[in-house]
Amino acid sequence: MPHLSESESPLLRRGLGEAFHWGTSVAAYQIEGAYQTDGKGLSVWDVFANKKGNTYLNQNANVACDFYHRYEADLDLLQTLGIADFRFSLAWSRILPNGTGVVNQKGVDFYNRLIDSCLRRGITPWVTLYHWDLPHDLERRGGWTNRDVVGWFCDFAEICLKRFGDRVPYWMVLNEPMVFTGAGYFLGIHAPGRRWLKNFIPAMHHAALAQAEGARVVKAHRPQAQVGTTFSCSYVTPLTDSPRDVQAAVRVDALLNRLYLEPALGLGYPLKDLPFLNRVEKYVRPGDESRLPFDYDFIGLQNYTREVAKHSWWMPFVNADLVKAAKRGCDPTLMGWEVYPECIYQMLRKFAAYPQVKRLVVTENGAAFPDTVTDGRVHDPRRTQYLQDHIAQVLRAKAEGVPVDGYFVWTFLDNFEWAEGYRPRFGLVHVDFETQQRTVKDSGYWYRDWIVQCKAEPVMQQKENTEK
Ligand code: IFM
Repeated sequence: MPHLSESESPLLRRGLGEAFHWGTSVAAYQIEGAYQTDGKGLSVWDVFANKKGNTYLNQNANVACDFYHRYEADLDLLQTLGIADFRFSLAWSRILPNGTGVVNQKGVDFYNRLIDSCLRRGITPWVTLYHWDLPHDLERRGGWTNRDVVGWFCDFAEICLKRFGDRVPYWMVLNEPMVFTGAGYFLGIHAPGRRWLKNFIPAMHHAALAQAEGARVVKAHRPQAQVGTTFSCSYVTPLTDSPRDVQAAVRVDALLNRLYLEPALGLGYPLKDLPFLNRVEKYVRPGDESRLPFDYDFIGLQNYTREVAKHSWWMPFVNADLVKAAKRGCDPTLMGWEVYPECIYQMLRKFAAYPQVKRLVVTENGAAFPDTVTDGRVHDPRRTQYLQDHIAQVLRAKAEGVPVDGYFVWTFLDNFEWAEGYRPRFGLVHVDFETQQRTVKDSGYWYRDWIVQCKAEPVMQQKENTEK
């Protein structure tokens, strides 16, 4: 597995220059806090995380990083680190407290200030319309299982485009639909905590429809905007070469990597490999098939690890189980995930193999380790190594012709990691959640230096050329 050695890195960087986007990603619920400030309505996550027993140590993001009040100083920090692309999401219930109807002007003002503050600093905003925080009032009306959610979401998208579209060049419709429907509507471990196929299947179909319809809204209002959407993905390998394990890996791959991507590309749901999905027929209406695809300008790929699959009679619907990294002798991250850098290369190759995919951006990649502040510094060599190794694999794919032109670290600030609470720290910047003190980690400084070197590359080449 290639490491980014001193001698190799200039070769990998060559020609990247300004054309490659080096950024970092965050999400509204995970950082903003201010959960009831200035007219914001409750989201499903506000309700879920404030109910006992749903999250690690019953933690919630009522305050989180208090980004709502501290965004100016945080953007200063981002600027100091030379990170010129910033991906963040809009909290639906900050803009529409009840999900539909009356717009909360103070919420709109906040995002206007945030976008303008980015632009003033030369930071390009990349906006995700939906990163899992459905307004609670809409969940009371059925949430993602109610087909009306497609219209509610399009109305919300239209409001956002009208208010912010003039200044935001990159839009992503949904963040990881597989995760918010799988964890929130099948497993019940994320908000809104609903379970089983009766909830998952309609939620899945409505999220897939909303994704494409939302993209159409963005393009209708800003034809010049770059419109994408983001998919979680994991490189899936079988535990053994036995045909049963190999088939189990095919099913897990279909579930984790193809379920939302393929309908978005016009290929329909992967029914052949996942026959239980046939239940979707009940929710499909005439014309839906042609509404599911959209010609996305880019696909956001979000990858952290690989999964090893084995056959299992006990696991309903997929007859497959995942073998935990710790059981395989790996030294996992705080999320229990194996560090396997080649996974991102494999997934980029896999996504790029679809002829419909024009352009890829790694909209999330990163790792959680137990960081501590010592004498004002955070030494996090494992994260730096993780980032180096994964970036090397991204550039390897690029060198082989994969059309990837951006990489965003998850994440800028340590933040609220959903059901895992504040324990897993993914940030380039450490946050002390008692004092809100920020401390740039060594990996943050490494990323800063890496970006500087990449940007300098074409200048150096030009110089060489003129000297010749
Ligand atoms: O924190 C999450 C993010 O919200 C979505 N993608 C994965 C990250 C790490 O688990």
